[in-house]
Amino acid sequence: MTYTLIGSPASLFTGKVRGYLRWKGISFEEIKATADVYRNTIVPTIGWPVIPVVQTPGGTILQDSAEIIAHIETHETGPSVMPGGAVQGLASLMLQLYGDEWLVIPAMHYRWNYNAEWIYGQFGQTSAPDATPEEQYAIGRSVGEKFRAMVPALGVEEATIPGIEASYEAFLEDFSAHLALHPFLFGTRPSLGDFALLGPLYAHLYRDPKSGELMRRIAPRVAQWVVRCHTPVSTDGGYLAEDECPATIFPILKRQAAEQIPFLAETARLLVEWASQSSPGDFVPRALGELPFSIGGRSGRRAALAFSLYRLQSILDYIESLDTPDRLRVDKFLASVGARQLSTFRLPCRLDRKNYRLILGADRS
Ligand SMILES: N[C@@H](CCC(=O)N[C@@H](CS)C(=O)NCC(=O)O)C(=O)O
Repeated sequence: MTYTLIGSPASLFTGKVRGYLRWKGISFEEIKATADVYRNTIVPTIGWPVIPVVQTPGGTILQDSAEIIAHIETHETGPSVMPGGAVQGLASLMLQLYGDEWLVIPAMHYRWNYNAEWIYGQFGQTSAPDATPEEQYAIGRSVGEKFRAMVPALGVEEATIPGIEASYEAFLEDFSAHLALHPFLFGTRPSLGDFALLGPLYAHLYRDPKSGELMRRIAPRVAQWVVRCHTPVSTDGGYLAEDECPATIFPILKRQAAEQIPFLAETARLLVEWASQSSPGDFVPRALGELPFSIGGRSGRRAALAFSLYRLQSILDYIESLDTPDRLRVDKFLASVGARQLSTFRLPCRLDRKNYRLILGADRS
């Protein structure tokens, strides 16, 4: 009984899922997302070209890294990546939001501003494995242009680049300090948060050569953690006792609270406007508009992506689900990382998924 993972060595979210599947000890076969696989499998089943896609042994097709992981956590035995403690569980989900929806900014910046020629060849190798290197480069270039075109919309431009690099390097410094004390975020077992951080930190920021040089030079412990998460050797280990979230993670969460959360609060305002003119079941546009943002002390504008709110919603649902004692501890924790806002934050409507796309949910409470 084997799973199938359709993805690519250069893909951010494939790295997240691959590391998780390996650690979990799931038997799976990885199929490269060639041009044929996109045409004959991904687009007909998912409706649009996106990876990773997972097929379960029962034939269910899953897209979205968080849903893939949630499905496997529910259906397979073995060690869990979901910490049982409320604070660790929340911090893990917050770092998933950070890895998936914010570290993608430095990931795309370093890829396209330092590794573009190399990555064209890589895209070509995945897309057309039997072509010559020259053909692969040409094919990779046409595939890659699509991703490169997303870079300005992410807020990567001349004015913001020094801030993006400063923010990323500060993250590396903080994470290195943490990894001097603990092999993973919450102890000796990786969590969902670890695998979510692995996404940007593996494919773009470790595997892309120029990015990898930087990481190995200024944050060798992070590079070693990437290897531990991507090629795990053991499923032993556990989370720190008494639901401890190490103090060394606080600076990372504080940076998230300062940079990402205000941007998501503004994105939610755009969702209010859109939802007021829409009906339950309507597909939500990928970008709800464009908004100012700040990163590493620089300001710019970037697309306000609806999907980021969907990730935020899973955090808000988690907070809502807690009993009173856990809720009090979590509220205190959020205040101590500068994210008090999340304790009372409400999205204007529910976001759901249908046919692998976001829709406006029925409940508008
Ligand atoms: N939320 C999705 C994001 C997947 C995603 O953005 N995948 C990238 C490759 S790493 C992709 O295929 N992007 C195509 C696109 O966004 O149009 C997940 O977690 O799986």
